[in-house]
Amino acid sequence: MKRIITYGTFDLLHHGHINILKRAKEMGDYLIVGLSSDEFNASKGKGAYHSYAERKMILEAIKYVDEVIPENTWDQKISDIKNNEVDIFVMGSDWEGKFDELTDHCEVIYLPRTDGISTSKIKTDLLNKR
Ligand code: C2G
Repeated sequence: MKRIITYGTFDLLHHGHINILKRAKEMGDYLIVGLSSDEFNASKGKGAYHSYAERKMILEAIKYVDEVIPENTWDQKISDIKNNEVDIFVMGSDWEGKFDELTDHCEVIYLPRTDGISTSKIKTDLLNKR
């Protein structure tokens, strides 16, 4: 039984998010998502349209996602990996190399991002349509 973890904000959910969740789940049996809290997003300089509770509800309805836990800090990853007995840490390639220190605790895999879509692109495209 392989346990996978990935992290993110997952605001204004789109097919790029679904692609990474699907591919992450295919690497094992149980997928945990560390979902950025509203406070943590603010500290990343990112405001989410949907609240944490809304983003959590949406993620929990996706068939690839088994569990959602809060992400409150940058440095909780090692304890999350230990506490949840995680085998593989997965992130999109925009984070390539950024979490390599986790290789002491589990396998670290960066998957290619889906081209042409992002939460910020949705926001600017909608603004430009007016
Ligand atoms: N993603 C993707 N393709 C896209 C857009 C996003 O594969 N077109 C991936 C990202 O690479 C990331 C995940 O979807 O792995 C979630 O993306 P965001 O919600 O933008 O998450 P982010 O703010 O990067 O949070 O500790 C790390 C974080 O909290 C990362």
